[in-house]
Amino acid sequence: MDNFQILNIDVQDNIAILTISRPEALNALNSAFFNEMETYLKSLDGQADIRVLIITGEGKAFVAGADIAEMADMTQSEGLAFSQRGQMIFRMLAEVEIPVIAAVNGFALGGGCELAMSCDIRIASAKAKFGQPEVSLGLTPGYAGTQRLPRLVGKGDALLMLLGGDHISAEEAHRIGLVQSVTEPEELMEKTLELANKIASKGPLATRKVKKAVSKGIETSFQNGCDLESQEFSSLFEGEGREGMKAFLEKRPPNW
Ligand code: CO8
Repeated sequence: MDNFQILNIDVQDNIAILTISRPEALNALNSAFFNEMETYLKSLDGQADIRVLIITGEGKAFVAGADIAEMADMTQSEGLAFSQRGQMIFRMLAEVEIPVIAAVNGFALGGGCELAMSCDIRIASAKAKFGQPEVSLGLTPGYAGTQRLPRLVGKGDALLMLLGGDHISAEEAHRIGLVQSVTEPEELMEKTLELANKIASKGPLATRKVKKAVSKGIETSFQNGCDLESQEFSSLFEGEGREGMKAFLEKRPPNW
């Protein structure tokens, strides 16, 4: 990972912190970002010791959107390819096995809001601002914002953001269910690490399987989701689940 220009990866115990670091352009997402992200995500599922991924941004933005300078002169077919590549990589992110937390430190606009929505849980600094301002540029979202936002907050609030193009505060994002909690700006990483450490202390396969059952289940029928849940549940009985239950009965910490 040493040759990354935009992503900084820091591993602390079982937690990886990925910082998007292009502050001079408010961390706008360009092709180099997507290339690095693809490389990193491909490496992640092989790293059994990493149990939680945190994504944050350097400076005053989480991510202020797709790189407008890179997109401005694109043809229709180039725009299509840029959108499809971004969607594919955000889907890879949504589907990494471990839970992913977005620590939203500042602006999360357009592609930045879509990136945060591709994570499993969003914690926001009180300074953060969220928005899908694409219509102000004569565009629509292109990284699945029209699909993930209504699934997270409902159609009415999603269309309010998507059609109005306004920036909303972290508090408002919390009220509509876009973020799960809001912290004082200086406490963002501390609170995010607290949550990440809590998750990392649980059964590492169980947390992966909970994520899978919820993420896949939400995209299928209730019964298919229940069938998947039973498969995931039972798959733990002869391994991690046995150790966790025995540890409880023997009044000792589990040895995952
Ligand atoms: N792309 C490229 N550069 C950017 C972007 C961006 N999205 N956002 C900010 N920058 C640059 C600015 O141009 C500026 O550069 P310079 O110093 O060289 O002039 C630098 O970052 C600092 O920005 P500002 O001076 O504007 O900082 P302010 O604090 O005054 O304002 C804002 C901050 C409000 C965040 C403002 O920068 C802004 O409105 N940015 C654009 C936000 C936006 O519209 N985002 C949506 C982009 S479109 C998108 O994300 C679509 C996703 C799907 C794409 C599908 C592919 C086809």
